[in-house]
Amino acid sequence: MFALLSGLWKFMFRKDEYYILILGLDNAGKTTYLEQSQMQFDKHYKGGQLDKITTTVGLNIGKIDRGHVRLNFWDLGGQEELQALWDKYYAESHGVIYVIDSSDSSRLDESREAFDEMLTHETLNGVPLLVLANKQDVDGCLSVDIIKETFNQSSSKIGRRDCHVQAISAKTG
Ligand code: G3D
Repeated sequence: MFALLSGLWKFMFRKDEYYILILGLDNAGKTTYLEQSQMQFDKHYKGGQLDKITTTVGLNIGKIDRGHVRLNFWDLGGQEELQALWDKYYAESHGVIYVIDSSDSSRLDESREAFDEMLTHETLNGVPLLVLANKQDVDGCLSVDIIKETFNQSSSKIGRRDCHVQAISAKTG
C-alpha cells in the first residue's frame, strides 16, 4: 500500500526536465534574458534585479517550472576564450537559445561566425534553435530582416532542425 501511494505521489509531482543552453557573444544580453524569463514565467522566482546584472563569466544557471515541466537554463559566457567551453554542454542540451545584440552592427559577423562554429558540432544535430535578435528597444538597431540576411549564410548548417528567429528586448520584457 505504501509503495502504491508513494508511486502515485511521485507520479503526481514528477517533473520532465529539459536543458536549454543560452549562447551568444558577451554583452548580447543572455543573462538579462534569463533573468527576465524567470521573472515572467516562474512565479516562485525571487530575483528580478535587471540593473544588477554583469556580463557572464563562466556559467549562470536558472530554471523555470511550468506544470510538470522543468526547464533548466545554462547561460554560458560568450567571450572568445569561453566559447571553447560551449561544446562541453552540447551533449546534455535539448534546445539552444542564441542571443544576438541587434544594437551592435560591428559584431554581427563575429556573432554569425560563433553561431556557425556551434552548428558544426554533431552533438547538436536535430536540437531546435531559437535565435533572439535582442535589444530591439535601442534606436537604430538592426532589424530582424537584416540579421536574418547575415545568419542565412549558415542555413546549410542549420539543415532540417527547427529554427525560429524572434525580435525581442530582454530589458523591457
Ligand atoms: P551577457 O550575459 O550576454 O554578457 P548581459 O549580457 O545580460 O550582461 O547584458 C549586457 C548589457 O546589455 C547590459 O548593460 C544589459 O543591461 C544590456 N541589455 C541586455 N538586454 C538588453 C535589451 O534588450 N535592451 C537594452 N537596451 N540593453 C540590454 P550594461 O550597461 O549593464 O552593460
